Amino acid sequence: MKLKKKIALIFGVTGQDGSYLSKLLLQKGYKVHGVKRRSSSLNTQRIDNIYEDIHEARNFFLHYGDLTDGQSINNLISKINPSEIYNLAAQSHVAVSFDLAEYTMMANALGSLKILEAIKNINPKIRFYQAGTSEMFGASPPPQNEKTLFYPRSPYAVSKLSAHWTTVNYREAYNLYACNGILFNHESPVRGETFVTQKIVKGLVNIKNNKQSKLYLGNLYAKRDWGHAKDYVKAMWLMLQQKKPDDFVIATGKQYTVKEFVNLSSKKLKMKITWKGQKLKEKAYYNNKPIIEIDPKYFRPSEVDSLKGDAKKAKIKLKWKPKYNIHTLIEEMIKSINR
Ligand code: NDP
Ligand code: GDR
Repeated sequence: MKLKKKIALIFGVTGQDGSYLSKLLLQKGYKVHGVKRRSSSLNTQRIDNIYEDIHEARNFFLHYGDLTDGQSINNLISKINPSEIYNLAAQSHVAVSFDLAEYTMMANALGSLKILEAIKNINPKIRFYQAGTSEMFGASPPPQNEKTLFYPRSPYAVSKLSAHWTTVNYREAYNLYACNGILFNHESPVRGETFVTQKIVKGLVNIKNNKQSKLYLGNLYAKRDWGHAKDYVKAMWLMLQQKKPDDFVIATGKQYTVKEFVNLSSKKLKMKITWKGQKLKEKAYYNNKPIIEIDPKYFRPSEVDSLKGDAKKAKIKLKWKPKYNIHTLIEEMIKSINR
């Protein structure tokens, strides 16, 4: 089957990355087809503003579908015959994956397999991006790059590792143009509210504005490499524009603890906080009142302690370079709440 250029199909279009990628591709002149799940309440808030621009709205199409429904995947790929498919859809919450292990595996691991099978059978020329994650490195010490041993520490990470190797296998077995992005944590003003950065920023803003009295967190000492989603979706697109398909780590190369993220955010909010106590009794005080406490319910059965990516390969081969740093990221997140 012939391919028309610049037609993208995005699974997970309603998520953080789906919204940034849609906007990037529309600006690049693509027709963008997005797959959304049926839900009992609205789930398109992150992409609704696309309809404010007539040019973008004209090239943007939404379809119902679900990664657990193979027939819907086949139907969409046959009908749209995209030139590029981005699989961003997932049960993406690490902590939740311990409670929903089977569903996480079905959606994340088998979902990717279903898309790859459909590409193989319907049109093997379609280019494919798989949203892989630094969680796959898990317990392997930093800095992590494409050669680092995978050591997943959650059902989520195991499911993503399955999708990673399925993508590699379909590339080698069937000569598909299929790439794995191994992306480290990336955030933004539209980051889901239960991920730690958004929870901290929104919590502190609320506390400062007297709308909330306390914020409960889990492990303050996990270290993460936090970038901005806007920079990271650019890398996804770049991966599908190369001569040959390959896998790439995308990261900033800088690492902070959760506690350091709290300190940076409170400083930017001009909130003077002090920490007292240790372990489960560790608390942050603001105006002499405890505002942050530890709730063990946020601890994970097995934690990923330290992530710091080495994105040298992407910098050289893709010429990818992030524009944001942790400071501009936090400032933008704060600004969008205060607006
Ligand atoms: P989000 O959780 O914000 O978005 C996930 C998207 O997947 C949503 O559109 C969601 O739909 C959709 N989805 C969930 N389950 C299904 C399903 N069964 N069928 C179809 N769609 C489904 O994630 P992000 O945007 O942050 O991340 C995008 C991808 O990148 C994910 O695969 C994630 O695992 C991965 N990743 C993310 C990183 C990050 O730091 N953000 C880092 C590395 C990898 P709905 O809106 O209805 O819930
Ligand atoms: P992560 O992101 O698990 O790295 O997965 P998250 O923000 O959930 O956790 C980061 C670290 O913060 C610690 N933590 C808390 N986490 C949450 N959610 N809530 C809390 O109250 C809290 N307190 C401390 C966690 O234990 C952890 O160490 C994200 C997701 O986007 C994945 O889909 C993606 O693959 C990876 O990033 C890279």
